[in-house]
Amino acid sequence: MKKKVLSLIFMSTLALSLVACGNKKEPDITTKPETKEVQEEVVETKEEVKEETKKEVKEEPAPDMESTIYKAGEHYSIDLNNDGTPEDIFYELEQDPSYPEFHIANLTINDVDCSDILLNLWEPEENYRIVDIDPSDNYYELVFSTYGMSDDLESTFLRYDGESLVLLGTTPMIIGVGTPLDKYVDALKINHDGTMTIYTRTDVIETTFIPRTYVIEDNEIKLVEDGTIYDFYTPREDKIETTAELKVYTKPDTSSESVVLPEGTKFDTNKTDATTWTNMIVEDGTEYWIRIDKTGKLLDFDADYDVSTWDVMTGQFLAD
Ligand SMILES: [Ca+2]
Ligand SMILES: [Ca+2]
Repeated sequence: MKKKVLSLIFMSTLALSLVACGNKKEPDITTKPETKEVQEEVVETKEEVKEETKKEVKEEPAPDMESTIYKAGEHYSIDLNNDGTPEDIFYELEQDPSYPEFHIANLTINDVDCSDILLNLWEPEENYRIVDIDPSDNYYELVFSTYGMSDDLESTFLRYDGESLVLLGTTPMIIGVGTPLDKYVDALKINHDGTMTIYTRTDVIETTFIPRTYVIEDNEIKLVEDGTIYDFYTPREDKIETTAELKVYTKPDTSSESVVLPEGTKFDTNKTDATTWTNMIVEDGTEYWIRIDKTGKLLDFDADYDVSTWDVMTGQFLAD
């Protein structure tokens, strides 16, 4: 059975030019499945190859493929760019010779060392994932994650384009792990339509995580900033209080009526677009909107220096 699979893979091997971080010199047809997961992958590959040979149509990848966890120290044979030839993927962690308590990630694709692309990962995880962000293109994406230096969960996305590994970018959060504020939320979700929904930290008034949309454009992961207003939650119990007069609007629109709230106004907040507008619900329940940029700088504060929310408010929830 396995021989059949492997000969199918071999037959469909294309003679591609040898480029760094890509095609190995000889296809390694002795790649041996070592775990159940690997066997499943090989079966999947067989079906894809069969499909390609017979109908020359790419089999749509399973939408939940990212639930499979790929382990460091094992070889996997997966066609990452849908050209009928599986790539040999090998990832392992090595003790950092300079800082023995830390590790360095090693990654080879078809026996070519691609580790440099993962150099920026702070203490990378032992597992990785393979996902299909956009089923309408020919690529699967490799995802390597880290909890970061101070729990700044991050995932780095790579794509093998048939010649080399391409760094698509690094996003917040890790597949299957919640946010630092909510461990039950699906913090990094692949939507299988070219987009991902990722809980992204904002500190406009408070530290919170809102589910933002990311897309891949020209081999780069980009955050969509389309003015969507998101609900958010923080574990704050008391109201926030202003320590200066603040200009606010009755709607998230500069052409709406503006009001000046006096110093000492107590309010709650639970909505923001994380780029311009955040709400303030004062004690009588009236909702106002204040203009704050994504760094927390007030856009309507009359001063000849930058004033941020933490300069004119107290009691907000702020994480490190
Ligand atoms: Ca391939
Ligand atoms: Ca794809």
